[in-house]
Amino acid sequence: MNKLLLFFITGILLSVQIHAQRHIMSFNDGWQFLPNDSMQFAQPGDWQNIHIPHTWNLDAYVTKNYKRGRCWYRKSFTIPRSFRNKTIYLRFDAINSYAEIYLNGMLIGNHSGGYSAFNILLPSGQLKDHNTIMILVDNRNINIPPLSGDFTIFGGIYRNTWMIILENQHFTLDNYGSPGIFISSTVVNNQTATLHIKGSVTNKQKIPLTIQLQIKNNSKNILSKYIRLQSQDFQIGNLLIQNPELWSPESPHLYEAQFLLLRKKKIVDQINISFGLRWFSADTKNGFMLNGKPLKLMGTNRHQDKAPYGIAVPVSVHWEDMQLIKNMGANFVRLAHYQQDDEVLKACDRLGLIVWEEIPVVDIIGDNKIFSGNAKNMLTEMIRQHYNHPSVMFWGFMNEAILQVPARIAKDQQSAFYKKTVALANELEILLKKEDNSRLSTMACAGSTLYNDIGLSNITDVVGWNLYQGWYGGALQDFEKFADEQHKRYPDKPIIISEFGAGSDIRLHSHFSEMFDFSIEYQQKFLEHYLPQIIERPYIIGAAEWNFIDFNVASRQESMPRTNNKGLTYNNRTTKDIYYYFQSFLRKDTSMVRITTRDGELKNAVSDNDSTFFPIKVYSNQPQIQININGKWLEKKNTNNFFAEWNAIVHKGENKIEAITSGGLGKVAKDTCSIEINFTPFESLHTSLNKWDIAINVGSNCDYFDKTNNTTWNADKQYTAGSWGYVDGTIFRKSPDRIGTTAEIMGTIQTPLFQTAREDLTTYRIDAPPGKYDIELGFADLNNPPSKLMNEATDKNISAREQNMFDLYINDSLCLHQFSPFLISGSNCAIIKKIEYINNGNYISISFKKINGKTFLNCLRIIKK
Ligand code: GCB
Repeated sequence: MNKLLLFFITGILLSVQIHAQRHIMSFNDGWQFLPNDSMQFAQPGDWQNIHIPHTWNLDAYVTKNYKRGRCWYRKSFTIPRSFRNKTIYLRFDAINSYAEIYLNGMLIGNHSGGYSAFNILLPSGQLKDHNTIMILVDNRNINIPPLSGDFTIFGGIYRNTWMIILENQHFTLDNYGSPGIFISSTVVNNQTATLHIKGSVTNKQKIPLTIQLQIKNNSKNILSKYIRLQSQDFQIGNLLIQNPELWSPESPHLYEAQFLLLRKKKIVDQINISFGLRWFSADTKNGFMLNGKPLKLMGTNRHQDKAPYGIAVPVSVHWEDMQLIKNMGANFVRLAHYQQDDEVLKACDRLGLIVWEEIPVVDIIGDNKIFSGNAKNMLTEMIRQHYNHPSVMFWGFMNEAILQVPARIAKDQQSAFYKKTVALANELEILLKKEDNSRLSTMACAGSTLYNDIGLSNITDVVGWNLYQGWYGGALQDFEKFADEQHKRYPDKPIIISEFGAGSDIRLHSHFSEMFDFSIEYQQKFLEHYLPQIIERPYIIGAAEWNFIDFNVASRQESMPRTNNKGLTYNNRTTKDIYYYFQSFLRKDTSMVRITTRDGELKNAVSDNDSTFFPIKVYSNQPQIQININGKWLEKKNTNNFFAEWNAIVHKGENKIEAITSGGLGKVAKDTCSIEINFTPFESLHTSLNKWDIAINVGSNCDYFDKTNNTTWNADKQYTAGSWGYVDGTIFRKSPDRIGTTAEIMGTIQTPLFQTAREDLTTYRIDAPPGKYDIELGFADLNNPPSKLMNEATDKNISAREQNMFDLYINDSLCLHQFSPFLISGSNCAIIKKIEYINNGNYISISFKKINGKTFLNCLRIIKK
């Protein structure tokens, strides 16, 4: 929708009189919000003054049980007398998820679906000088897609609202929230493009009207046309544009079409629409072709939330995100899993990002006509609202649509349910093609051949696969195996890897990273494996990493509860180091270099000297890199897969690093940074330090950085004489291929520290000279079902096995007798025991004597005072 205020008179318009304009005014201010639906009991003070965009779900940042329910919004407004004979609409850019709109107490419309815009006519008979609009908003999603999904359903009027005042003859606003005019083009070569336009006007009085169309290129008129309207619908065909300037990611050229609606010679309405000229196709031999040239689609997925706004973000966030994605070198973005603000599409048009947009039929379909009706309505809205954006080349309509079937549908009904899912997919595909056969249809399937077996993966022009081999299970190499098998099975079906990604937490770092440890390093390892595999395979026409940002999922636990941390940026949009791998991989236009040690303010090394070897990695798109550490140049290294690594000598404390590129065609690129390295004593017995502090992330391969206490918790290690470490026991694994648990840990914000543990251990030993020590022991029983609440801890029915119980000794003193963290505070709840200890010998041995179940320890800190 073109939110232009038409106060401008271009030269050509001088021959016509301006009679009236379409007024589009922000309607965001002066709202009140009632956080429940009991309006009849509401006291005046219950209504909160708010500004739109608004969501009531900032609770999703702190609890998985965020509010899903019904709330009211209201606003009073006046309509000047001079506007009372006009047509007035309210436009809502999105309300999540269902809205009922009342004007002066009368229901005037409703809308289902939280991600599309809609217009509501204010009936002139109901309008007074002073009016009240009331909106009941419901985010329970009853029969509204998505029924489930890995993102928070933030309720509220979370995108902008507008009042639109029109003459009674105007380009129609009653067309699924669309601009009412659709521009398509046939372009098959660089010489000519043909435009086809269709649209409709609202003209109840059937007054003779004319449309004046002007096509502009760089503000110059290149084509003008008058069309006398015969009916409310109009079509303008075969408009030729010679030597079109094509739209592409490198050169996202836009034309503008200006539509004036004339009553006699008076302008009664105007719409300006930007459009682009390009053609594209996809097949497994050539891949994706844009304007006759192959173009591998490389990019990312984009969710829309940003703390502290939830999804009620200012429009600038949309532009900022798209600009960051573009700067990363991407040419492709999947707007997952729902239609996004028109500003996102505008940004993609202007910046040159090819778009896959989709509707939120995610995880499972609803088994009734209301659900499928809503899905169809959303698809129509999406296509019509965003039809004119040249950046859009793919429409999607399902994501992992059978994922929840095993969990939610009885076994004997599952195959019937699969059939219904396929039937709905076929209906959506037919509708999509009827609405727009110039775009490619697509859907995203999860990495299972069930999607093939039930016939879902073969419906759309292009199939998307969300693949996480090496994260949720399997090995990294299983990714290419799966993709190749798919290609073998359907040799003519182009594939997009619609998702691939791994989580990372700025607090976790590992020199021995492994699957599902949430270390910054494993996310890098994962993506450094996937990108080259994707590039090598022509049948994979494109790929979108999951996800551009760390995004809010109230129900997610893992290392950062409430967050899916697979972002290339943190939620505040600070880039992670991995962003620069993409940038190095994708950007060919300029030299890039980035020292990848920015994530985490502190680093850690275990050493008794003042300097030690430490891995330094640099991302770059240039063939050679040289680095300088603390003033000393190290040997040049060739990059391989866009990075080079050194095992460099670093000092305790601050280290200055510089990296420069050499070779290649581009200019020399340079990067500098400082990293702070904390040294933990290795020889705890013989260290020259009088006072020391050894904090250990027991049972983990990761260093954990606690910014709140400025503490570095070391990855665990085996005991050797004179040093510290575990003597026996095993790493706790909730499932065999994942370290630790992903369950939320209560009673701490140091979640990762307690999500890993060593169990079945008898001894943890620290060789340490005589003296005074503070010993801190951290426990969380990870063995019991996470659903157990704290108050269930005393439940007498808990089996003996569940009651992990042990005595704990420090050297020969019994410190914790019949100790069962589970019986004290339930499962997955942090307990810290602090003990002051005077050591008279040369070691501190923490020994565990099992009483029931298993012995365990999650973290340990020893401070020599
Ligand atoms: C998927 C889903 C997406 C999730 C993602 C994940 O396959 O499509 O919604 O967020 O996996 O991170 O698990």
